[in-house]
Amino acid sequence: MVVLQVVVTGGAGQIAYSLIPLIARGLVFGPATRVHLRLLDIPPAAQALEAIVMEIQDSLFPTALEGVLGTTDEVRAFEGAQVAILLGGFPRKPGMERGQLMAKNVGIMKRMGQLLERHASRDCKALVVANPAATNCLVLAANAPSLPRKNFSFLSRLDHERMVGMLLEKANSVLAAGTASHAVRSERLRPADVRGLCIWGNHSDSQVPDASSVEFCLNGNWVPAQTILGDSPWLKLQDANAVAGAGGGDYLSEAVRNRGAVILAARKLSSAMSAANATAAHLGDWLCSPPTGKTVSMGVFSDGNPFGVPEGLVCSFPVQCGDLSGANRGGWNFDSDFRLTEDVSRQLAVSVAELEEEREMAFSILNG
Ligand code: NAX
Repeated sequence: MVVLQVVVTGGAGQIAYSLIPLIARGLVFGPATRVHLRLLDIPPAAQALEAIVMEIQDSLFPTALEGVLGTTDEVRAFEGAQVAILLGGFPRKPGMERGQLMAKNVGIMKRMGQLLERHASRDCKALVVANPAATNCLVLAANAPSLPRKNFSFLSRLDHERMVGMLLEKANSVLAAGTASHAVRSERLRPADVRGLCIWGNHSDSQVPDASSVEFCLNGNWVPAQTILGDSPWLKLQDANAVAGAGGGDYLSEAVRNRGAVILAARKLSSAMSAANATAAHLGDWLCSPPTGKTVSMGVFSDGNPFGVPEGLVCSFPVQCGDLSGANRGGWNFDSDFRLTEDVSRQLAVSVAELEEEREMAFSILNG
């Protein structure tokens, strides 16, 4: 029996708390894959880790979990790891400068990269969730140079799922009101009935939530979003620096960019359940699905790809995932059919400039 070795850093944090049951129920790596889970956290969280291991034991998860290790020993956590889920990081404190936050987190990612390089499987796949996710991913990979660059990714899927959810909410309310031009449908649209969207760029306010080619599957046929929504300005891409900050939803792109802040303000905690679900979806599509032709947003290395982003930057793109059978486990490709509109191109350039700035800041911190 094959057992997949999975390390989760930040194992005592709130996203991990929602992610562990998804892994343990076989909803991330598939019901046929047994998982040995290593939960890593820092010494002040050791007791919390112990409690989480007790809770896992008490949850009587059926079969997907082969074993669990809750540890503050980094080497034990990373030894032979085949999948690394990097949630662990330093949260922003009041009054903290961006540079100070970056300094804390790139230091952590440098260490995680060294652990991957020295102790993980040579084909380990790494997903960075911890912020600043794109730059963290770059630093991680730079410190694990013997692992293929295609094995590194960061999570932009939560923003992608937020956009799908908002499109569905809007389209279903139009359909329910019966005001769409040629649209008559009794059933609600589901997530699989939406395609053609992408989150481009950095994982920050400069991200580009692109709905310019969105289609809905209506009565079995793919139709442009406008068939249901009309020529609504809501779909139009707003400039990132024009975001009002209220998250009120005059524009879809504004609402997607502000969603995290709106949830934080209401819950007094950042998104965790939805972040765990997006992490599960990202890993499931990347590592466990047969090729479906579905396009998803994923932060990956640019290789001078079809979209003109400079080679060597880590950036969110539209990608299609391959399969996990045999040697091809974890393949993905850019969706080169995706067309950049002028607006998206212009805003992506702004986000790419920010990524370049962050890269410079990160490496000047690391090089002392
Ligand atoms: P929490 O603060 O609940 O958990 C973080 C955990 O990391 C803590 O238990 C902490 O002790 C641990 N940690 C700190 N340094 C560590 C180290 N060197 N080694 C191992 N563990 C370490 O945060 P949570 O809400 O779980 O969020 C985790 C990260 O995800 C944060 O950086 C957050 O900003 C980021 N997010 C990224 C998202 C994305 O879409 N990419 C969305 C959700 C989330 O905000």
